[in-house]
Formats: sequence, C-alpha cells, structure tokens
Amino acid sequence: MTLLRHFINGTWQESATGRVREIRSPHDQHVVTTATEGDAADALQAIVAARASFDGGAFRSWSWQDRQALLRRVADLIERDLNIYAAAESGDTAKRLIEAEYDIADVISVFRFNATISEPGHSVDVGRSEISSRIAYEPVGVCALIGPWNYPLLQISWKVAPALLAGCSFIVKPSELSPSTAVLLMHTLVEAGVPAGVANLILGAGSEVGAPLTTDPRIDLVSFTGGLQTGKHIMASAAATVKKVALELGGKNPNIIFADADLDAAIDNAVTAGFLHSGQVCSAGTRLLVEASIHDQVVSELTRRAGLITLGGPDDATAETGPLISEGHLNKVLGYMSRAISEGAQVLIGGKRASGIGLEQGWYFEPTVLDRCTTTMSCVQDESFGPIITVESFTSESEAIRLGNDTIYGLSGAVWSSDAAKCDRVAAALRHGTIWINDYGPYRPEAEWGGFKASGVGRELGGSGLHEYLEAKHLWRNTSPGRSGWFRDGGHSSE
Ligand code: TXE
Repeated sequence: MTLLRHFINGTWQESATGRVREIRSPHDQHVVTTATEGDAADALQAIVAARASFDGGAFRSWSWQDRQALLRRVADLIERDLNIYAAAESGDTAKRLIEAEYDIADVISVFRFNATISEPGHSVDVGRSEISSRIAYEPVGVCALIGPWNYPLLQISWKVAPALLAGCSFIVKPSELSPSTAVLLMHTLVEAGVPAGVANLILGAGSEVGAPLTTDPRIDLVSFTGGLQTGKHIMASAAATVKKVALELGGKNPNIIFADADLDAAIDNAVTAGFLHSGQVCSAGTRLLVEASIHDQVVSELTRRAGLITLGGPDDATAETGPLISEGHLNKVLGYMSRAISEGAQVLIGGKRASGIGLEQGWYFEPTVLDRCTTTMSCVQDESFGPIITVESFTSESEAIRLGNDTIYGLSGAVWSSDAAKCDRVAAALRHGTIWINDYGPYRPEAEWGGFKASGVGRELGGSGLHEYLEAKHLWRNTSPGRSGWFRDGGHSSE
C-alpha cells in the first residue's frame, strides 16, 4: 500500500513529524489506504512554494488560450483514468462505485466547461477620444482550496478548474477522511503540464493545517466547502489579513409540494432528494413541506418508499445507498435524532443505526421520516447531513413561502405544482441560491451554485465561479496628456 503524501513545489513528501493516518472504509472499517498526516510546518512549506510560483509569474503569464488547453488536457486525462479515480473515491467514502463514476464524470464536465470560458475584459466608453479605459482581469493570487468528504473530488474540482484558468497558484486541502482522489488529481495536473509550485497538496486535519492556510498573509483567497461552524471560524481567521473568502456551507433545503402537483413524480423525487448518498448532500431535500390536504397521502407513500431502500457497501450490486462517512458523523446524526424526539417529532420510520447482514461494521443509518415537525424544532433548523426527512404542513401559498424561508440557510429548494404562475411566485419569493420547479437536484457546471444567507459567500460554477479567482483592474490610458488645472499654480504660466 503506497503512502499518500503531500505534493509541494512539484515534489512528493511526507510530513516532517512522520505521522500517518489510516483511511478506513465507512462500510467495514478495513484500511483502504494510509496518508501522511501534516501539520502547520508542512502547510507553511506549501504556502511558500505557491507564493514563489505565483510571484515568479511563470504560470500567470501563460496565455488564456494555453490555460484553456491545459484544462482540456486535464479533462482528457481524468477521463482516461476514470476507473482509477472512481475506485479511489468509492474506497474512501464507501459510496457505490456507480455513484463515484457519476461524480468523476461530473468532474470531467467541470474542467471541460471551464475550458470554454473566454478571457473576460471590456472597455468603458468615457466619451473622450484621447482616453482608453479598460477593465482587465488578473488572477487573485495564492488560494487555499479546502474541501469536504461527501463529494471529495467534485467539490475540489469546482475550485481547481477556475483557479487554473485564472492563473492562480494554490494549495489543495482535501478532507482528512477522503484524500485519495486529490492525490490522483496532482498526478494528473503534473502530466497535463502544470508547472511545479502552482498546484500543491497538503494532507491532514483541518485543526492542524487549517490555521496557516486561513491566516497566513501570503494567502490571498480561501475557498472552503464544509460545515457552518468551520466556515464561520475560517471567515473570522481570514478577516485578520482581509483575505477574500468563498464559502459553501450547506443548507436546510425546503421541498414544497402543493396539492395540485404531479404527486407520483413529486414523491419519487422527494425520496431521492432526502436519501441520495444517505443525505450527505449539501442540497439534500431534508425539509418536506406538504399542503395539508395531501399530507397523509404523501407521508404514507414517502414512508413506504423509505422502508424499501436497500443499504449496502460499495460493491453490493443490490445496494441503493451507503453508509455515513464516519463514526463521528453517525454520532452527530444520532444526537440530532434524540433532540428531534425530545422536541416532539414523530418517527414514522427509521431513526436509528441500521443493522442487518453485512452492515454490522459500517456507519449505516436507516432512512428516516419525521412527521409533525415545526420550524421551532432543531431537527427542522439544523442540518443533520444524514438520511432524515422532516415533514411540515401548510395551508396556503404564503405559509409555504414563509416556512420555506424560515431558516438561517439559503442554498436550494424546490416547488411542485401544476400551476406555473404559482411556481414562479414561490420560486421568486424563496431566498435560496437554486430553486427547482417540478424537479429536484440537477446542477450544471454552466450555472452558478451557492447560497443566500448562512449557506455561504460567493458562488461556484458558472461565470461567477471563475470570477472568485480573478481581480478586476481598471487601466486608464490618456493618449494626449494635459494639466489637471485643479489647484492654483502660484503664478507659473505655461504660456
Ligand atoms: O466538516 P468540516 P465536518 C456539514 C455537515 C456536517 C458538518 C460537519 O452538516 O455534519 O458540516 O462536517 C477542514 N481550518 N457539511 O466536520 O469541519 C476539514 O479538514 C481549515 C456540509 O466533516 O467543515 C475538511 O477538509 N480547514 C458540507 C473541511 O474543512 C478546516 C460538506 C470540511 O470539514 C478547519 C461536509 C479549520 N479550522 C459537511 N477545520 C457541504 N457544504 O456540502 C476543518 N477543516
């Protein structure tokens, strides 16, 4: 088993302390791989390397077209190695191989989409023939790219692809629970021709390597995807040196079903929205808001469908979803459940760690439906990041909107109704970054992704996702210089 190592200034290296971390499968606890465990000293080395490469200017002086071509090469290489990437992603997370394959296909699309974005820049007409006024875009500088464990490479690719296109240098910090595909990505970037020092990788716990990455003055931008508490901490850490921050912090996403919806489609999508990847999805549809007149029908079908879901490991062909990522996360979900019950939520199905043949060693949790929920309950307000759907009822459009917005989060939501005008009204009123109408879940690399309110700062994907990695510079050129004439010149005459 090869030890996963840091990648700093074009060199693979182990941490100075010699510490290692075992990456264990969430399915059965077998050791999938081992990784060097970094600390602040390793992170500092990576920062020095990234800063020197950026200030040296070699990569940012590449033409925009050359960097687009680089992204196309990266996409082609990942496509060539798709099976290797998918096996590594599935190994660390225990998500089914087929889901990992979908994720890696999405990663390829992210690099391909970014390769299509033309170099931004435009002129400003100031109404004077001797003046040329132009807005140019330059790379923001050295970036710390910190990723989570639920979609490890996909979330990293949302950051790496635009950072490369912009001409930034960066340090990738994958989740310590799922580092394998970030290591593969470094190999791919080298093969594609990324110069030494531009792309660096640091492995280890956020609590150890995170401080330099978020406080060091040589870092210009921190882009982070993860939990709300860590995001707040990072934003505060970055404030001391006024770094730019881009944050994606999850959601508590309302999925609103009106009585006039296509209920078959709505319920089927509600099951997927809540239980895909066992709820470990930032846009999971964990808050079901149902019009009161169809409440019983929807809830009984939702509960029936939840009971049919087959749990299993990455190689189980019958499995429909897998385990939670870690024992710590399972305990967090169990704590969320106890609070929900003590607050009066009614458990219709699930609510506990899953048992069953083949699941004994894994961090499995039963797909769960909680009824009689209200917005004052913590189960409605807090992200569980587990396979738990809470159900609330409403009796009017305005109540549905009020409930859908009654959250500190604002990442995504959905509205189901056959009345197009009603869908448009509700979609316009919901304060979330993505709204699906009569659908749930699709995202596109071409379309901006991110949150209102506490779901984050900034956007990933789309044109805005690139602009997080760019600084605008206004260039004013006067081809016929003259005196400003503002202050008296004390008697001197130029005539
Ligand atoms: O995430 P953390 P955790 C949510 C979900 C989950 C909760 C906590 O609700 O239950 O977050 O999950 C790095 N400085 N999401 O604890 O801590 C860490 O090493 C710098 C939503 O696993 O946010 C990892 O690389 N970095 C989410 C990354 O931050 C630090 C996806 C995410 O870890 C750090 C995952 C520090 N001080 C969980 N501390 C989404 N938005 O999709 C940790 N890290």
